[in-house]
Amino acid sequence: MQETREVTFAPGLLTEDVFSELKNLGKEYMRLMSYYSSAMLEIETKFKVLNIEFNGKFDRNPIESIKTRLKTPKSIIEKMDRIGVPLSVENIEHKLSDVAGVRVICSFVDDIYRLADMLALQDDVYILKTKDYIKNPKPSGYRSLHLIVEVPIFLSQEKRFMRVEVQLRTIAMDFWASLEHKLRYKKDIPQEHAQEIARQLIECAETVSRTDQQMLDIRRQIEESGR
Ligand code: 0O2
Repeated sequence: MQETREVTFAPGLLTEDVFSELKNLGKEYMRLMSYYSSAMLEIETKFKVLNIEFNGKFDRNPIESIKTRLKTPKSIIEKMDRIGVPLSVENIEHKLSDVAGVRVICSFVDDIYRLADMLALQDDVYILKTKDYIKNPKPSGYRSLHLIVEVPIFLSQEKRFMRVEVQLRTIAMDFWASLEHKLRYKKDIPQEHAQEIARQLIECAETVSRTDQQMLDIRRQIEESGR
């Protein structure tokens, strides 16, 4: 068992000291991040392989693009603080499920579910949790399919299972989420305008969702007429 250093800090107190404490976790932290990078690579490759196979079968690509990201130290500290867990490398690994993130941008809504099903069928991938924010959008209007998956990585001396958060969404959902995210981080929105802005963002999300449905209907009509 590896020795881990635990760093505690008062809730809400995210000072430079805390950031430097994370740096002090040093090698152990960097090693954990390298495991997460490897796990992201595994998942990314699995989706790329599915895309190639799908293209061969149906003559179109269900995946537009794939993005990967490691949660930043700042974001890790903030989340640990929010859930009230002391900062240690061990806790980062065991208490957080979204340190490694893979975002799969799909062409059509049905591609999202097809890809998620295909991934779930693979015998070295375990789906630990599914959050369907397409069928049940968040109050903000946010839509995506989230999966927490566990995947093995093969190191020189051992096999480790790592968790990765997979977000599947259409181009349109991604367009909305990216812009809404940017707007949300603009802190200077006066309170009296915030509610109206939130209402307009929900309206945009609904428009985007209708457009996605229409594009799917059009694709199906074209497929039908080509038979
Ligand atoms: P970042 O920068 O993307 O990492 P959990 O405790 O993890 O189960 P949590 O954290 O609320 O609960 O998870 P959830 O609801 O599955 O959403 C996590 C991620 O989904 C967020 O990551 C965003 O990427 C995305 N997301 C969720 N809601 C919204 C939203 O209203 N708007 C946008 N634009 N994105 C959203 P992080 O950690 O917030 O940030």
